[in-house]
Parts: sequence; structure tokens; C-alpha cells
Amino acid sequence: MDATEIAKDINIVPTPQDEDHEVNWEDEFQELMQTLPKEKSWYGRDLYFYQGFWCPFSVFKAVISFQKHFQALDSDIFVTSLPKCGTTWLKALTFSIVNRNQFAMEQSPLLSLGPHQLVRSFEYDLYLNNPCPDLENSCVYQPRLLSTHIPYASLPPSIKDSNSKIVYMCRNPMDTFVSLWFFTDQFRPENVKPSSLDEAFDMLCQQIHAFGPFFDHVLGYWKASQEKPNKILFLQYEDLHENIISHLKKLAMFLGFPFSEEEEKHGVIEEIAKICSFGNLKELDVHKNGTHISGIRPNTLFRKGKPEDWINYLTPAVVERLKKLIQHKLDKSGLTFKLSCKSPEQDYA
Ligand code: PAP
Repeated sequence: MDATEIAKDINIVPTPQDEDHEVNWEDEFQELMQTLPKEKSWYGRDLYFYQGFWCPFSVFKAVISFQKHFQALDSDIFVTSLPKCGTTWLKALTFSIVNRNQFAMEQSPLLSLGPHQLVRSFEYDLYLNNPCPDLENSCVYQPRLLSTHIPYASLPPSIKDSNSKIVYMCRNPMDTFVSLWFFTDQFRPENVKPSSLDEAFDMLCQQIHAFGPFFDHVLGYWKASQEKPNKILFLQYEDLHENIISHLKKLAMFLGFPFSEEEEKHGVIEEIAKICSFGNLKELDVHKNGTHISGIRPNTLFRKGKPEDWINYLTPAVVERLKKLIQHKLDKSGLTFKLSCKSPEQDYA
């Protein structure tokens, strides 16, 4: 595939004045790709091993443009995660906390636009078709809320060096992988046969999946959050399920938008929990009937929305293998995953 075809494939069309620059950039990109290890995901898409992570070909250029050109502001807030760890939920919660005084809850833009259009992704959205997007006009609400799946080590330096905040959401690998397996089927080209869960798990255990290796990603953000607790907040999907109210308070405090006593008394935290719940977001028109968000059918973002679903899909042999891998990878890190979950005190779904 030549540079023009690559550009076409990822929808980058150079403007005439940029043509020389684009040709050089295409050459550089082409050269870079040839030096990198390459694998196919279990759903038939190319992954390139770039800076220690498996970058999907579809967003590879966008990742590089983001790394090259993005300049963080001190007021920025970044929602970070591996795919299928609860990004949609965290985007909704973050937007609702930060913007709660801008509009009445029932008129929140969250209800018409959904979390992904309010907290836009660098690689799947802003930089996908444009190496230098107009961020001033793309981020309507202030402070800017933005998101990425790329690992901590590969974030642009200005994100790490500024006073911006990073919130990271992780989820136990068993539920993440089950969720990912169901989700990725929509991207499988027709000529690629569906993989079995066992085949997919084999690749996952080898840690070949988008933005993986899983444990490197999680531990990268975990360690950074231990070193810089005022900069990076590390959250776990299962903990939010068990007690959404205490985690909303923690998140609001971390972001610099703490709830006042008055707000607590008037049930503002419960209102946010409810508006951002799986049941509420799933039923929004933008998700039920919307077309595509960053190439994704919006209704596929909401499957079950529960912890511990892995029990219904994984064989004892796969569970055993993953448990050993978890034990080995998290050894001495101080991080643990919840593979089972207490029922929430109050269910806002
Ligand atoms: P993304 O990486 O494509 O943005 P992400 O939102 O991180 O996906 O993860 C999707 C998972 O979060 C789905 O899990 P499941 O397959 O096990 O069901 C989805 O159902 C779940 N999810 C989405 N919104 C919510 C929510 N408001 N509360 C709880 N879980 C949610």
C-alpha cells in the first residue's frame, strides 16, 4: 500500500498548499510503519507495536499528530482508559460534575449529545481526519474535557508537564476482555471469520490488543497516580458500581469542583449518578437511534453495564490462566482487581 492509499484509507486528504509537507509526512509515516512489528487482531485489523503499545492502524496517524501538535492548558481535564473499561460512564460523570452549574440537569447537553460528543477523543475523533484540528472551536464547554486511550508513557509532554488533571478508569481484565470481544465484532471485515472467545483470549493473554499490553497500560497510569496523586486519579469500574456516591464526591474533589453541603442536602450527587447511569444513557435517543460516533454504532456502547459478567462466558481453564497472569503482572505493585463485586447500596441504573 503506498502513501496515497494510506492517506485515503484513513481519510487524510492534503490541501494543495500542504501538499509538499504532506508528501514528506507520508514518506516518514511509511518508513516508520515498515520498521514496526505488526500483528492482526482477532477481528482482522492491523495493529502496529509503536512506543511499547499496540496501535490500531486506523488511528495510527491521528496518534502521531496528537503527540506532535497537542498543547495542554493548565485547566484541561483528560479522561483516560483502555477501551471497554467504562470510558463512556466516566465521560458522563466528569462532564456532569464540571458543568453542573451551567444548566438545569434535565436540560444538560449530555441528554441530547451523549458523553462522546462532549468529551471528544483525540485519536478516534479530533485528530482522525485532521493533523491540526481547531480545538478552540471543537471544545464548546470550559474547562476542556478530552479523552484518549493511549498509555501514560506516550502522552504528549505538555499533558504531563502542565497543571492539567488526568482521570484514569480501569476494569478487571476478565470483564474488559468479554466486553471487548462482543464490541469488536462490529469491526470484523466480512471475509474474516468470527473468532471464538478462546481464540481471542489467547491473543489477549499474549497481550496483543488495541492499546495493550493491558497490564502495561494499567500499571503505567497506576504508578503515575501513586507518584502524582494530585495530577492523576486512578478509578476502578467495580468500585464505582459498589458506591457511586462516594466516588462522585472523590472525583469532584479531585477535579476542583467539590460538592457543597447545600448540594449534598439537595441530592445533586444522586441526580448526577442517575443521569449518568447505564439505564439512562442507554435509552437516550442519540444512543438508540444515532448514526455513528467515531465510527462506532452508539447502541453497541451499552451492552450489560455490570461487573462480573465474565462468569457467564469464560471457561474454568481461561479463568485459571488469567488469574495466574493477574497475580504475576500485579505482583508487588500494590494494585488489585475486583473479580466479584458487592451489590450497590442503592442502584441508580
Ligand atoms: P469505549 O472504550 O468504546 O468508549 P467503554 O465505555 O469504556 O467503551 O466501555 C463499555 C462498557 O461500559 C460496556 O460494558 P459491557 O460490555 O460489559 O456491558 C458498557 O455496557 C459499559 N457502560 C457504558 N455506560 C455505562 C454506564 N453508564 N454505567 C455502567 N457501565 C456502562
